[in-house]
Amino acid sequence: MPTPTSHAKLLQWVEEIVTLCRPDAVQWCDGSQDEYDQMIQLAVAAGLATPLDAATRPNSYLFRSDPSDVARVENRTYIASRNPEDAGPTNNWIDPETLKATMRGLYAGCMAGRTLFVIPFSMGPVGSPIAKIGVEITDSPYVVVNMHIMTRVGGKVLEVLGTDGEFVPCLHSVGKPLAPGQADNGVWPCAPLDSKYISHFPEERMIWAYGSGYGGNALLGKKCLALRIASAQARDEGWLAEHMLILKLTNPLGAVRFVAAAFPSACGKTNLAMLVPTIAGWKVETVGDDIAWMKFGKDGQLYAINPEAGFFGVAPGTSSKSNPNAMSAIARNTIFTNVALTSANDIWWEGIGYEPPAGEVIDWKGKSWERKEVAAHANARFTAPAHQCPAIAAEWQDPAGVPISAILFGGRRPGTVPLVHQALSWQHGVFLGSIVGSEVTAAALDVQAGTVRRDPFAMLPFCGYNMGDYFAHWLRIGETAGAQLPQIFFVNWFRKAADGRWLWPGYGENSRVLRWIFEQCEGTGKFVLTPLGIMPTDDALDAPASVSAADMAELLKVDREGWLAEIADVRSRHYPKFGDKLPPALLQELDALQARLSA
Ligand code: O2Y
Ligand code: MN
Repeated sequence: MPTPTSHAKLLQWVEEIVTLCRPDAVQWCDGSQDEYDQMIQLAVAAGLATPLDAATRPNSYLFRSDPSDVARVENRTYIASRNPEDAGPTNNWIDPETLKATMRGLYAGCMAGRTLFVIPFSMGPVGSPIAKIGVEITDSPYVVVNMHIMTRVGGKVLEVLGTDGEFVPCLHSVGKPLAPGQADNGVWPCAPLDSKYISHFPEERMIWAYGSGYGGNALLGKKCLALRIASAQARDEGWLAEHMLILKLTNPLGAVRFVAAAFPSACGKTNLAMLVPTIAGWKVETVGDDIAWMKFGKDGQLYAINPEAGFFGVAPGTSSKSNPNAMSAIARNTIFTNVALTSANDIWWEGIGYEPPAGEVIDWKGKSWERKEVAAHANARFTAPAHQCPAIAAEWQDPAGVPISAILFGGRRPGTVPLVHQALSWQHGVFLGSIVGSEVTAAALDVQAGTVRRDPFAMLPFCGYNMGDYFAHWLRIGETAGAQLPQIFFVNWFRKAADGRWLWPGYGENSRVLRWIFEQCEGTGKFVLTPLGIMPTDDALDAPASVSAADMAELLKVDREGWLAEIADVRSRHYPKFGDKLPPALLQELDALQARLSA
């Protein structure tokens, strides 16, 4: 088959990798349904995919990964910049040349017995001025089918790339060559943990991954390109690549506002992006559930695109109650990874909202489930096309993006942080983003239960450069001439009473908070000025029946003691991590907050 491009740099790179990895065959991917079906057949034949019942879950498949390969591996994720300071204290740094030498050794001959697939893909609508092109080389059919769903793959991308367009080379191997006559035979191919590498070369805009076939380690368009490499590009080009959902909010009169929101992993981003409001006449629609790329338009507003084309959502806990739109999105054409399999050849997981059906259930490890441990892995996933979500917004593929009116930050904070407050300025909002974190519930090896694990802007695992420089970049964005900046808010759905009860029901009731945010953007919200910033008046949210007036007052209280402790924690444990890269403006905001609370 002739190569489908005459892009010299791309052809040269593919040739170089073929020489290094020595695959049995090379296949250029075109993104077609035939190709998808062919990859699935390969995976089924290798014993790696199980077709689900075609009547209940058409064109859907279950994969089970190796127990050692079930999530992103942060301690094997590297930012290889020439100067360690450019990676910063919160990233794993390695010298790029040393890393390349190690990885070339691993890549040598690593694709023997396998086919090398070349996947040209676009992050964002093909041809959008905000989109970027990547090319992933992989030896995994599982990666090919997931990339089909999560990105835009194929000939149109090569057309836009032309003969000399820019692309991010993304090299991936599962790290398991096959001897002649050997096959995977139902064993998920991957390499041992200490030879897994998820490596980023931000200065060269290049990604090399080895040894894992799973999720964020292997689908290189997502966390690797769209966040780690794109954040470095965004810094250099004056835009924002963020770990944010994008939602469209419509009021009963039909007025529309778009909102972006950053929460650390496992705070319900997908649920918020697909929320079903409990308040009459309001509508939430989904633009994206995980990543937002935001650039200034000519009118000075920030326009956001969702660079992805699908959802790679956490399965456990997803139910018709927590997220009916996600449940509809996964009704067909979906890949499930590490969920349980019922005797009717359907999927099941903890928190799906119904009991496991009678009959044998096969757990995520492929064993008959004894109902002692979980049936689905806690990080089991579904990969589903975004267009299958009933709440998908009409604008989700608009190449110009959607204008962002509000940016939300939040985390899991049982105490101190109120249900919602609004920043007094962009700089104050950047301060709020910089202190985002979630409380550690069970004692982890490195942190005591009850302490806050900070995850500034929910970007700690995903920023491709020094986090102190990242804060400075956000502050600079606020100084852009003619900028019409979004309002910034801090929300907390996870407040608890002293007796451990949830104070706020969350889910659809979060629409009450979204309504106030909408009103604040329109200038019609009822608010009070507090030491924390701008907050709703007692009656502004119209509390749901299940929340008493006393609980509402607690949710909107300014907890002076709690915040003074928070400030002390930020001052002594959090900000010092960034050394002299910490922008003085953030310390000024910390001091100003302390002064307002002490007045
Ligand atoms: O564990 C993985 O490989 C996936 S992590 C992930 C997937 C989808 C959206 N967000 C995340 C995350 O960790 O933030
Ligand atoms: Mn995420």
